Amino acid sequence: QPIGFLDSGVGGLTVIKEALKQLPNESIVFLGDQARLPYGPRPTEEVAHFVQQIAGFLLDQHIKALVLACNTATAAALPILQAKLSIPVVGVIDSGSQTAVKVSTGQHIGVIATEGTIKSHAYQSAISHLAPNASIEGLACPDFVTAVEADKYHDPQTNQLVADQLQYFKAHPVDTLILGCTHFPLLIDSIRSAMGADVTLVDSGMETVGVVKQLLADEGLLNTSSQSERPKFYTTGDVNSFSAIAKDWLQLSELNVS
Ligand code: DGN
Repeated sequence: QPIGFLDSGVGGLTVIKEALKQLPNESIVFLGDQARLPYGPRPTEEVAHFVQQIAGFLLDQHIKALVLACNTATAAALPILQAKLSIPVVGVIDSGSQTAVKVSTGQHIGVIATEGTIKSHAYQSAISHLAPNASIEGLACPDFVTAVEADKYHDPQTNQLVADQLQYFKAHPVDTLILGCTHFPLLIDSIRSAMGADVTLVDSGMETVGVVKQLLADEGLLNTSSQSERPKFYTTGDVNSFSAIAKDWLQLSELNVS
């Protein structure tokens, strides 16, 4: 049985990339809801509704676990899905928060994410719960998502956009920055150069894969034989533009996309 992953678009591929490394024996099915992207500015109830629809589609593919490879979806719908579904459901926010608290030297933690995630205060609550004295600076960077989806993550203009927006942290210094949107690791080089070498970057999606692996092991659901099928990708948007980004990012020459 495969593991299901969902995102509003290509951002979830950053989680898939790590899953292909850490869970090579698992079959993967992914859906990117590009037709309804971005999720960031949408009301919580609407995002929660979309996520439940997609979960239904993935359940029809007989998934054994569901990963919300999208922070906005996690903030809007994780508890709802955990209550409704009988399979394990994992979001990205707790894993990123736990790692950030662990690696942060001064407990000055920044979060960059969509408007929806920042407004939900999901990171703020998760971090304060783990480290009540931590200071948290949240910054919404919706334009980063647009640049990534437009396949402009290698462009110099995007590098400049990232540098400009992250100027915010010059006035609000942090020692650790959470990439609280799964689209952002595609911009990691620009983010790293804007923040400087002293700031530790935490990729929430990447951290989540370790949590998924542990959970599957605990539940006896980890695939021990190397019988995994090729990952299967679905987009509600344009197959060609999805495939171009997926091939580049995952470094796969052939992809099964529909
Ligand atoms: N990749 C999604 C996230 O992690 O929040 C959201 C992108 C979007 O829909 N704006």
